[in-house]
Amino acid sequence: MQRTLILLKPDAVQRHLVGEIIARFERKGLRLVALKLVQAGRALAEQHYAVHKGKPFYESLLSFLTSGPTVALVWEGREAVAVCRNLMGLTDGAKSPPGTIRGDFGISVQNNLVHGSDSPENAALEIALWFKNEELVTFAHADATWAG
Ligand code: DAT
Ligand code: MG
Repeated sequence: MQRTLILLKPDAVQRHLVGEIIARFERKGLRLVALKLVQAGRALAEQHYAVHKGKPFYESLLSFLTSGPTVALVWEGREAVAVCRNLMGLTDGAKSPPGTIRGDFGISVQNNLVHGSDSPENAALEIALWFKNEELVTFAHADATWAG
């Protein structure tokens, strides 16, 4: 069963979209493994976006991610990485189709509401960056025989 890290970035929190966005992942059939509200500092943001260091938007991206609280979640499920990326839509909200999170709620490239890991390998690294092992909770799901 795959796991992925999802962040509801500061724009999602400030715009009161936390419940709406979480509901989309939840209703899809993904299972919640961890959830918390985090005020990211510069060091955490730098590590999270290390792959983008040197790009023209890097400093602005770090300012954005540290500008307010972020909701961090771990979801688990079949093909969880791809399933979440599909629910999120494209990076640019203006190009992201209706029905996706970014397509329905965003028009910006930078302030695009959600982060989702782009591979199972990166998911493992990102989960370890945002959560302590004891914050990941495994439990029996009542819908296991129905939702798959
Ligand atoms: P994604 O979040 O869809 O995985 P990414 O990993 O390429 O996209 O980029 C990380 C974040 O950086 C993205 O969510 C928003 C920001 N970003 C990407 N390209 C940008 C650009 N051209 N201008 C401003 N911000 C950008
Ligand atoms: Mg990315």
